[in-house]
Amino acid sequence: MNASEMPTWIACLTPPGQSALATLGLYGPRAWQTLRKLFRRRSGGELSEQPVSGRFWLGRIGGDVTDEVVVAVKQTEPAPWLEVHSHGGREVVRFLIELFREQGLQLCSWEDFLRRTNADPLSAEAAIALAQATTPRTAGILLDQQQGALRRALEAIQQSLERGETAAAEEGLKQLTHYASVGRHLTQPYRVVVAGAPNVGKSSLVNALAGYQRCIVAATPGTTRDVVTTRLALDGWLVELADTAGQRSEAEALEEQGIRRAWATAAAADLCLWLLDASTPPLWPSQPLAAVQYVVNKSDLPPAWDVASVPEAIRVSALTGAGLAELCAAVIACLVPDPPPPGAAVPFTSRLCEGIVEAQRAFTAGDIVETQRIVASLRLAPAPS
Ligand SMILES: Nc1nc2c(ncn2[C@@H]2O[C@H](COP(=O)(O)OP(=O)(O)O)[C@@H](O)[C@H]2O)c(=O)[nH]1
Ligand SMILES: [Mg+2]
Repeated sequence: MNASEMPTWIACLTPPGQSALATLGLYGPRAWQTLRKLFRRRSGGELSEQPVSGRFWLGRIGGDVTDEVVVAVKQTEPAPWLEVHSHGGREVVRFLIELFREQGLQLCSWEDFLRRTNADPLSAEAAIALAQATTPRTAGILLDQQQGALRRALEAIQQSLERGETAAAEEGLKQLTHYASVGRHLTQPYRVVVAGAPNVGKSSLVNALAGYQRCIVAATPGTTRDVVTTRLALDGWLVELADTAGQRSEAEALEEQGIRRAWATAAAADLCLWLLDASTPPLWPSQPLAAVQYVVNKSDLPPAWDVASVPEAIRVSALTGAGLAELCAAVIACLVPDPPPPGAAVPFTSRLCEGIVEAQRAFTAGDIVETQRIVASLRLAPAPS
């Protein structure tokens, strides 16, 4: 397809809603001439025949009905890329998009617009993921990827493979595999399950942690028989706490379903916090758990058993808040033992994380050609879903 056959796209880059401003993106060979036709400068006079990168103007778009807008030229090559900043209400945005569509522009999603305007597919994917980041910490890591950290790391691995520098390639793959777990959790929370006998204080602990951190992202309603989840930011990492139905050594018929669900949740979690009650003899998990942190709650009450016999347990009181800071630190140390330093390359989508693991596997099996193929494919745009 040559440049003149390429469509010209329009997308609303801001979320629809009752906001003060909206940004429309225009990209393609006809973007500038279409804007020149529809836009009236406030100071009068025509827009120049060709767009000039970095320039912006105040004016109006429309006929009988018009909106006051600011138009800006983001880039001119390989095709004009413009922005129109208008009022943010849904109807204004709809009205402006319709005017441009009447001129033959094609509407696309903001994600597709980022993919079309970004020369580097990984940078576009990082920009899309960035829109879902909920903490400065996760946003910072995604910004590094948007600015090319992962692309450069993949390029370096490719070069090492081509030159037969296997030690360097191995080191590069090892680094990326190492950060895959962090990468998966930049936009998806780590899952932490709070489990233990009825009445040990599971719900109280979840509430205390949510209150302590003062940053609930979302809480879904449910009953004590169900799994109730609460999202928190712990030290800048996104964590979903799941409060489960009580565990009994002999399950009552009524509770069985809730307990089965609790075990399924615990088995799928990144970490299980197993609560013990200082004031009642301990109930231990009846099934093995992959990652578990014991927590002795109600440490404000006189102990009914030798709590020092579980030295790895953290002592807390959901009632008084004692020990909660230590508990948060232990949870983070378990989930993110080695956070990536600023600027580090981190695979940040499931496709990238799975691809890195696959490349590492091919490399370990001695299949350099397959490793090269996978690493090269990771730098390309993902197949449309
Ligand atoms: N003294 C004391 N009581 C607590 C503490 N945590 C919870 N409780 C009490 O223990 C009871 C059961 O708590 P709850 O959170 O409903 O337990 P769950 O069944 O495990 O969810 C409630 O009466 C709480 O007020 C604590 O740290 N100290
Ligand atoms: Mg409860």
